[in-house]
Amino acid sequence: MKLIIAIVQDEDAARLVSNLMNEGYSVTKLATTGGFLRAGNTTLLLGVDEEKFQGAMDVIEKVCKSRKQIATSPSPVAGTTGVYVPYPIEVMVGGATVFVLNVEQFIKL
Ligand code: 2BA
Repeated sequence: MKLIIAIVQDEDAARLVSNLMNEGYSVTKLATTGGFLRAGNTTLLLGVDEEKFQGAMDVIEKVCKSRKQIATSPSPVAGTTGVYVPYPIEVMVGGATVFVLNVEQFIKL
């Protein structure tokens, strides 16, 4: 069994969860925050058997599209004032950041 940890954009999350559930996957959805943009994103946990792993990855790839976005990022602290000055930057968002872990044990009590 594998554990898929997929960090996706909030706007893709609802459709991704629906698609995965329709295909018979169990999903846990966590509300998370990206460290760089400090904006909300969604982290999904999926425990999948080996034979269903690629199917899950295919659904994630199909639903989560990359796109450019103008975001406001905090600049370094200005001088010694301790004040963060926001400035606009263009970043690629969407797609999915996926970690795949081997599951040592899967226990339901
Ligand atoms: P954030 O950390 O908010 O990053 C959002 C997007 O900003 C990133 O998209 C990337 O395009 C850009 N970005 C991040 N750090 C940057 C930097 N130092 N300079 C310039 N641009 C930067 P993704 O790479 O697709 O990441 C989306 C979200 O996935 C991240 O949100 C973070 O929550 C998570 N993530 C990505 N890589 C990770 C990792 N190695 N470990 C843990 N979480 C990760």
